Formats: sequence, structure tokens, C-alpha cells
Amino acid sequence: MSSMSRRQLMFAATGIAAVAAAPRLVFAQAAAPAPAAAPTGPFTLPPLAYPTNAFEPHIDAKTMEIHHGKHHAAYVANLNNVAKTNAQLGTAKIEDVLGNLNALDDSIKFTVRNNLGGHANHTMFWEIMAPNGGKPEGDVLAAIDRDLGGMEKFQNDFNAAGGRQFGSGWVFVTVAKDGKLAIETRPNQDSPIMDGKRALMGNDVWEHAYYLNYQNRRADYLKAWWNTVNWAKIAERYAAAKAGTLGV
Ligand code: MN3
Repeated sequence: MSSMSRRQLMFAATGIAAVAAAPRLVFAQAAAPAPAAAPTGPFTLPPLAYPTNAFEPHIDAKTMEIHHGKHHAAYVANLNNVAKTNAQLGTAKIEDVLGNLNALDDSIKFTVRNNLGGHANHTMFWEIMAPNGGKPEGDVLAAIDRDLGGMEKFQNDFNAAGGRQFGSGWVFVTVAKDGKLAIETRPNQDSPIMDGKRALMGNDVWEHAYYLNYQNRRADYLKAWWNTVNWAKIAERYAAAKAGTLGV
């Protein structure tokens, strides 16, 4: 290729780019101000391992889209904003930060508690759900029988605890290092990790998790949610908890 033809090609490519870019600029000026681009940073929204309609009719696709793509995404964006001026937040392990919130500067403690708690809780939540998630078996089932009175009592008690949580919050099964399970609730986006524990699994009882489909019928959502539980993943998390390697 001669240098002349290369210059001509470069010119042509530049011309194409300029023509392609011009209408976009005009459009951007004419439209309402675009929201600031989501800050890129150390925190990322974990992609769902299933389509948003995977849990119909138990959880509707629109709720999944908004819950993951707006609510969880907002926690991630807020964390990336904080990390701009607090770089260590983005490099520390999430469970180490949540387990020692008092080490944080007062100016960011509240924001980190809510948004990193929310990020941890939702990351767990998407992970422990799956279509056709099977049944509990093996060690997890044995622990449920031993500590929670068997599956039927466990599900009834878990649903009752989720129903009693006043306002926004979560109902969890916490797991101790010795494998002992307990049902515990937390308000807002608090996590058992904040108390040095781990969440084996949990259900989100914020209204944003169910209101489009269930409105005030939280109890119906709590019952239906069991159809979405990924027992193979929970078995993995249980083994990791006993090995001391379970994070969020
Ligand atoms: Mn939520």
C-alpha cells in the first residue's frame, strides 16, 4: 500500500467517524440532559445467571429487572462514588469492611453500611436463587433437621420471621463456623456479616422485592419465593461456611 493510499484511507475513516458522530451530538443537545454516566469503579453489578422472567409467576420479570437493574445497581453506583475518594474501600474484602464498620470514617460510615450491605445482601440473593433449584439434601438438610426443626418448621418459621420484620429488611438463615443454623432478621440493608456471622441464605422483604405483583401480601410472596431457591448453591455455601471461606 502506498503512503498516499493509506492517507486517503485514514481520511476516509475520519470522515465516516465525523459523519456518524454528528447526528448523535445534535440528538444529545435536543434531548433532556442525560443522567451522568454510571461511575465505573471497583464495584460491579453481578450479572444474573438466569433471565429476568425465570421465576414467573412467583417473581415477575418487571420486578426482577427493576430490583437488579435499578435497586442493586444504585447500591453499586453509590459505592463507586464513595470509592472515588476512599480508594481502600474498593480494594478491601467486602466481608472485612462490613465486619468492622466502626473502623470507617464517620463521613462515609452510614453510606457504606447501607450500600455495601445492600450490595452484599443482593449478591447473595441472586446467587441463592435459580429456576428448578432442586431440594435440600446432604449436610444442609441434616443441619436444617438438627437446628431448625426440619423443612416444614423451618419454612414456616422463616416466613413468619420475614412477615414480622417491620418495614424494610431481610430474613436470613445465618450459619456459624461450626455449621449451626439460625433464622435471624435485619432491618434495612444490614447484614449478619456486620455481627461477625455469615448469611447462608436470605430473602429480601423490602417492598421493592414484591410490591408490583403482591402489593401488601408479603406473606404470599414469602411462600412463593421458596420456588426460586437454588439448593445446590446453598449446599456450596454451607460447605464454604464450615471451611471458613464463605464471603458475602
Ligand atoms: Mn432488594
